[in-house]
Amino acid sequence: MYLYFKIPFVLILSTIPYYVSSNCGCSTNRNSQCKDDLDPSHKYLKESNEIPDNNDNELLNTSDMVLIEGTTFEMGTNKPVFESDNEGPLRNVTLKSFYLDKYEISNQKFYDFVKKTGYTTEAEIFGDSFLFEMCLPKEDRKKYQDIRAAQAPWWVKMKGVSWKHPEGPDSTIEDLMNHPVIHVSWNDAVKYCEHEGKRLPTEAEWEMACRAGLKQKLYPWGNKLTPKGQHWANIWQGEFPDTNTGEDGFIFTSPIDSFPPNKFGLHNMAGNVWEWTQDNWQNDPDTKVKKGGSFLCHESYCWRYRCAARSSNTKDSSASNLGFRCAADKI
Ligand SMILES: *[C@@H]1O[C@H](CO)[C@@H](O)[C@H](O)[C@H]1NC(C)=O
Ligand SMILES: *[C@@H]1O[C@H](CO)[C@@H](O)[C@H](O)[C@H]1NC(C)=O
Ligand SMILES: [Ca+2]
Ligand SMILES: [Ca+2]
Repeated sequence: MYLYFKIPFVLILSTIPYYVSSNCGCSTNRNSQCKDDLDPSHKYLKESNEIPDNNDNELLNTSDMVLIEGTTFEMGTNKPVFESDNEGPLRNVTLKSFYLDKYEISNQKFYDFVKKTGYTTEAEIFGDSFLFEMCLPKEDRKKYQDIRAAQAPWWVKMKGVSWKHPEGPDSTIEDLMNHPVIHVSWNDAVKYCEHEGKRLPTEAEWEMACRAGLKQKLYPWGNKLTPKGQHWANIWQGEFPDTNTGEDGFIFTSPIDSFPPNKFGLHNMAGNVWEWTQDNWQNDPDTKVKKGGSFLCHESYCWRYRCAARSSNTKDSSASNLGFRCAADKI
């Protein structure tokens, strides 16, 4: 079925340090080696990718956004779970008012954007994206076992996977139009937001929005993961990475409006898909901060569906658990 799926061995090996350095298991970075894999004839040459910068506020439609009033809030934590992620220290940060999308960007919205602009995502240009092995039929998983990174064997870099084919080259988004778009890079996300007269949120904006006025709480709704036995986010239940019981209702992504919103009216800030922010990771302009964790996160391995948690990917990376939402300045 996936006979044409070919991964140069060297590429996988060169990917391993990224996996190792990110104990999240959610990290999927492209690297310079991957670029050797490109067909130079269409490397970034698509005119369709040249969408003009447009800060015209006439583009801005705030009907699916919330206005978050500027204030001072406590960002980060003095009880970091992952010290190397620099989750701390707790500090006061003051922000201006801004708008934030209520939802992660859906496949429907991204589809409309592509239809209007002819935009081609980086995963489509590279010809592949990172896929969680769960998406593969069981018999195919074995086939690829030996060529994957031993430390994070659940990621497969697969040809033909993109936002349009999110679960494998033969899959479609037909039944997922209200699910978050995935396999979009930071660069793709920036282009989408610009087209809407928006921008990516800064990490501080994202975190203030996640906390929704609550002080030093773990999650957007408080400190208890499942208050009154109710699930408030799409994460992983069961044994990672072998058994996802889907107790919260979803094994893969969930619709963007599933689960209760936080006090600011924002859905799925924690879990479902990771969300790109504007900020550089450790001052590296090619690596960007992502927030919120994903449907693959489990407390035992990637307890990153907390507001203070953070992780990163290179800005051309894409994966099946990484999406975004947009922000805008208050007019
Ligand atoms: C603004 O967005 C909403 C919801 O997506 C849509 O129903 C409405 O038609 C949009 N308004 C304009 C002026 O485009
Ligand atoms: C933030 O500012 C408030 C109000 O001035 C103060 O009570 C609080 O201790 C400060 N938090 C930190 C972490 O400095
Ligand atoms: Ca789930
Ligand atoms: Ca999310």
